[in-house]
Amino acid sequence: MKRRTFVAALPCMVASGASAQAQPGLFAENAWSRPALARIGTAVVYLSLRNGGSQPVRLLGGSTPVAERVEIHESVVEGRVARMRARPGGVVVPPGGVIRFEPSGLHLMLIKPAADLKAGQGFTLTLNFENGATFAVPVQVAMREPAAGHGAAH
Ligand SMILES: [Cu+2]
Repeated sequence: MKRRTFVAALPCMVASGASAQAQPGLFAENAWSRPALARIGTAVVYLSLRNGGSQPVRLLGGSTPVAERVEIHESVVEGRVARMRARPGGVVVPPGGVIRFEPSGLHLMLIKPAADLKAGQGFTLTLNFENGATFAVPVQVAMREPAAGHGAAH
């Protein structure tokens, strides 16, 4: 499912509580996670990274209190089989660019969740960047991507 309205909403989101900033010009937006059972062994986080700075930034991975580790994965179709593979080299967000972690594409995989993730719950995902920057992004557990927030400043 494509949400083109998301692009149009970006300028609003900068001013809303739905974004977090790692360094000047770099934002994580609309972070959400699907409900998941711990016994399944994995959970997934989606978000968008927007780089308004002048330098490329490489996301290397992350960590969270709710799972053993976090990996950057990509869903690919090989032949007719959809599978996912790890991206150990991370993902570069070019200057002026947006990288979306979204269903059927890039995603952040939580390996071995410590407990079930339930809709309505929130947790923190700390993103690690190659330049040494880290930052904590609030993640909302929901059945679907939360609507982009429009802050009072808009
Ligand atoms: Cu995965």
